[in-house]
Amino acid sequence: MHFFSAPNNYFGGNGIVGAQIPIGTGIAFAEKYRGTDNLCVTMFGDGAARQVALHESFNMAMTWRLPVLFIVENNGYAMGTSVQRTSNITDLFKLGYAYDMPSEAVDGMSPESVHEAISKAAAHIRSGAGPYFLEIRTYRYKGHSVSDPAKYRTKEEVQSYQDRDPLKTTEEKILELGMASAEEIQAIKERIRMEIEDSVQFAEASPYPPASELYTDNYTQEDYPFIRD
Ligand SMILES: Cc1ncc(C[n+]2csc(CCOP(=O)(O)OP(=O)(O)O)c2C)c(N)n1
Ligand SMILES: [Mg+2]
Repeated sequence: MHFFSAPNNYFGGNGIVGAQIPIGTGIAFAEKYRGTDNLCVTMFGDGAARQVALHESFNMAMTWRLPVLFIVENNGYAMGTSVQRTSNITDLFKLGYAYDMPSEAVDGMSPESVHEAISKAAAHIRSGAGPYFLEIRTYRYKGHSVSDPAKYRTKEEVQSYQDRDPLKTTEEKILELGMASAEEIQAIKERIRMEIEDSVQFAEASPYPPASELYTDNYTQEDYPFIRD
């Protein structure tokens, strides 16, 4: 959630559900103001689609024709609460219609469909026509967190998505088309496993930052003089 890399133009997640939507809209405003060809991809979960910040952002983005691609990753649940239980509109892409924003649903279990939809939306945005909204329909196999036993759904429902797992189907397609051999795929997996293992070891071997670091880059440092290392 707290990954952030300014040099890679990656502005991270947000602990406040939906709070990244106006931030992404603001980044798009900055790009337009500076006259660049960049667009800001602003992603959020279905839980965030019920936040009022989405509506304010959609309205401003359309009014000012901002270069922003809004993507809702609709995995059917916000923590343990289904979209059906909390949203009158379950085809979430239709929320964009209220603002005359081009809006579509995409099969998130198909990498080709996601690629095509994003390419089309990006071309539209780069033409200067303003924002685009994609509802990418996907699923979450595990609970929202380790404390979520996911009892609100059936094993069959989970299985129906796992059968179409895009990692699995893409690997099958690569082999079928002869784009890589099973050994080459295995070598890639091994390389990634090593990279993750190295990262974990680096993190575990790194010293904890001092408590005073909590207030670096905060606006309120002088409000907390009692905090010491
Ligand atoms: C404003 C706000 N309200 C409530 C929470 C608690 N909360 C954390 S995640 C979450 C659900 C988010 O749903 P979704 O975006 O669909 O994420 P998913 O459960 O699919 O990972 C909630 C309500 C929060 N972090 N921020
Ligand atoms: Mg969700």
